[in-house]
Amino acid sequence: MLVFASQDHRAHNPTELHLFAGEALPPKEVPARADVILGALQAAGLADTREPDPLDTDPSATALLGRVHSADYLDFLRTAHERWCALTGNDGQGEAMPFVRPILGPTYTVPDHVLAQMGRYSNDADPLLAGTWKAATSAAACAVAAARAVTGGDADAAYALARPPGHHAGPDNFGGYCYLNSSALAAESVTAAGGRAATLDVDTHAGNGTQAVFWRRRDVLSVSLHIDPSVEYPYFQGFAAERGAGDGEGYNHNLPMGLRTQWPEYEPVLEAACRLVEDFSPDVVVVALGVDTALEDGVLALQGDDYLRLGERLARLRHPTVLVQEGGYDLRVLGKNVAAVLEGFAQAS
Ligand code: OKP
Ligand code: ZN
Repeated sequence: MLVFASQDHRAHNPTELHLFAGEALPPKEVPARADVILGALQAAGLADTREPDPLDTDPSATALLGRVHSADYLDFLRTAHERWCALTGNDGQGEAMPFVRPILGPTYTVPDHVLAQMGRYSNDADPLLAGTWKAATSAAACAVAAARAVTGGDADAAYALARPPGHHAGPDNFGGYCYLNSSALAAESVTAAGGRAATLDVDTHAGNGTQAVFWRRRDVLSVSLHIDPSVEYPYFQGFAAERGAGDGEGYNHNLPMGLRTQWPEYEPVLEAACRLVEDFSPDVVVVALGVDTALEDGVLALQGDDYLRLGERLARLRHPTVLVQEGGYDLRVLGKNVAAVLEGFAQAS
């Protein structure tokens, strides 16, 4: 499998503890995630690894960023940490965490104050670090390079080792560990070349950012299967009734499941999602490949060979495929589960 990976993800290395129910928890979205994945792919002989071209020196790739995210959000994300350091007197090593939030209402004003803007542009507790922009653009670069390899005919499939993940990042928001939507950028690189793309999001959490990016469009089908958002992040989106609007009406599909769903009940939902993708007949499928569906991650309950079966089913879509890494946080099983998906995919291709 063609694998696009960059070392620049290490620039986003949050370490500050966060209180949850009185307990101080360490961050889970950490550089070691990418290390265990790459280690497992190499050990399984699955990784033909390439370094992507940097995103911000390539005008056509920068243009993709501007098609997925708003210009004001991109400016904010690039400069917010520096502005926060100037405001707080921080030496540059600190982690800027949003806390104030606008109140939904008939009107609100977002002043030119970095704390207000951190709240405006996010819905979760995710830190901005000095290296967040560098890491997020490197993840996006991996996804765009993988999409270009597939659309350019260099490969039938390619995998982007994207970190931090991206599928919760919308046109103008970060959240759920996500800052730039790498999967959406991969899909957008297909449509920029005149094709149609389907995103199939198998992460345990709803792909609400991707949904928001393509909400009014029919050249990209968005399909996500995930834990019922009424019990898990992203809470406010990912419900079955959300089907897109305007030109995009009917081109967004959410397939929620209950807590601790195992393969026998997961498989028919995956099948329904795959049928939706097949009916759309896209030029390229972008798989938002979260493996936080693992039992060890505590939300859904896939395990063992389930990931081989998942990879086989994705290959049986029989479309050029870009796989973009999303979630998966238990370092004991993360690498093995990603390797199993790619193994199953390769065997069934
Ligand atoms: C990101 B992705 C639980 C905190 C959960 C948000 C989860 C984000 C998941 N204590 N925070 O979809 O894998
Ligand atoms: Zn997730």
